[in-house]
Amino acid sequence: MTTRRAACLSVLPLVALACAAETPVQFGGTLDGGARPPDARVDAAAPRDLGGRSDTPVAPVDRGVIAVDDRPAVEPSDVANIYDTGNGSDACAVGAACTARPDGCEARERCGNGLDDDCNGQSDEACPCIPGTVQDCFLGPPGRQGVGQCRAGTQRCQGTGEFGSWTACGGGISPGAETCDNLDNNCDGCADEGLCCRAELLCPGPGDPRVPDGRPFGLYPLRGGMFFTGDVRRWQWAIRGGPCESVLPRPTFETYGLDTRDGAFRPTLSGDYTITLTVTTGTGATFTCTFVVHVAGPGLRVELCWDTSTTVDVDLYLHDPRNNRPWFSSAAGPLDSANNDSCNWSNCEANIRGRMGRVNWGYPTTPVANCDSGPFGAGWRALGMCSNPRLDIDNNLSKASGVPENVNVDNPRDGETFRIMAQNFTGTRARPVVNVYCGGRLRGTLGAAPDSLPDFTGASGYTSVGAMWRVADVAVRVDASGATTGCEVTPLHPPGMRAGFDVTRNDPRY
Ligand SMILES: [Ca+2]
Ligand SMILES: [Ca+2]
Ligand SMILES: [Ca+2]
Ligand SMILES: [Ca+2]
Repeated sequence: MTTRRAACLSVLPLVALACAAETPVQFGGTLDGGARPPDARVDAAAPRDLGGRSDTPVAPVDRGVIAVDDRPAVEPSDVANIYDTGNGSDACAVGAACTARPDGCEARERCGNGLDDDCNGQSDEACPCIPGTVQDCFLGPPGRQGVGQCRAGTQRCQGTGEFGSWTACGGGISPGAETCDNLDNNCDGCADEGLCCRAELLCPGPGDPRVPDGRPFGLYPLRGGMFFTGDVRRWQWAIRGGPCESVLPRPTFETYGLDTRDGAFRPTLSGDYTITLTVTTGTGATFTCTFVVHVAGPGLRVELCWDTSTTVDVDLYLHDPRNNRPWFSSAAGPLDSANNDSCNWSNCEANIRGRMGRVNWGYPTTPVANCDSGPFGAGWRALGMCSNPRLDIDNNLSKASGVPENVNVDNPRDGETFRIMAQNFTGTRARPVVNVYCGGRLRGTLGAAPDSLPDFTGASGYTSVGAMWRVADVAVRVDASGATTGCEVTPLHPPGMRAGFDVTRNDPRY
């Protein structure tokens, strides 16, 4: 692999022009990580000996994958003087000498790592998995995972049998063509290599302090001035949500001022939100940044959404991990039979509506900042703390409608196993989807199309416990500092079965 500086040297007259004008110069060439499936063989080719450096300008259209990688290596001592302006400042410092990382592509796919080992455009294809579980994945050469702008996404195990297969990897950011934005777009470890430009657009990558993690229900500011400081004719923000986006009847986030420099959005769900900023400059040129905002809460967070959430009331329950007693004290309706062996609408919100008082499983309270941005934030602020476990919101059609419902345990204990259940209070048709987040990472998506519950109807909760779906068991891993680091999600099936949804009617069993 040649150094990227070599490409700059060969277009020196263009460099001078670009730096004098202080405008980005883009050659339009996809290097080696564009939209096409990555190919190990291109980058693995040994550089040919071209017989020394050429100072002949290279036409932009000639700059393809091979053109870049075929250039001979140049010793740093050779390049040291090229950009020496005599005063120590180097207008073309961006894109300084940098050796691209190896792609790491292999001949065969490995299972269980979420990587596209064989660089065919699919991660963990043909690998068995447990339906409903979710893993991190990356679409790109394995060696570029977590480098530059590249970011892992997630993939869900799909299927209705004992084993399923992974869906396409979504929600991450793959290597793209290098553009003049002070960011390593093709994720080879070098930013703006070969472009010899001065970036006006400064796009953020993962871990950039300008794009910190968000909190569910917290307002997330989008500040265009942090990314572009030049003359702007038009700002445009676009936001794409997570797995519930296609389930709920309305977006999983509210937006503000998306056509202004300073916009914002408010996510109602955990997960990764993909943000795209498009800037149209005073001269009509357009620049784009795409980045991911990770919205996360600590500990275990279970989120329920369903397609008919404006007309049907479905309730989320999380069982006390210390016992396996029935979900309800009888088969009578939840209004009479809900108990404190689970966290639910009656005992887990800021304002308690049930007869049993607030649920108490022995967890300390956590700072009110963990819960005060939710719909009932004022209630938690009045209490001065967040209880654990707790509900942020009960979508019961009157207090809230068309929104997800969730249960949080900020500080579970290591090794505890939590069972999740959804009860259809209205009793009419609903296709619920449950997302499980552990330490802020999505680890389970259960009930998602095309593997939806075939029939989740039953009696009204006013008369009986009706239709209940035992969703999954979640065994959490917690480190010595108390931080939840992960979990194992085990989808539940009818007793004695290895597949299928455990849905019952008027049966309160655990
Ligand atoms: Ca593959
Ligand atoms: Ca793999
Ligand atoms: Ca790069
Ligand atoms: Ca770049």
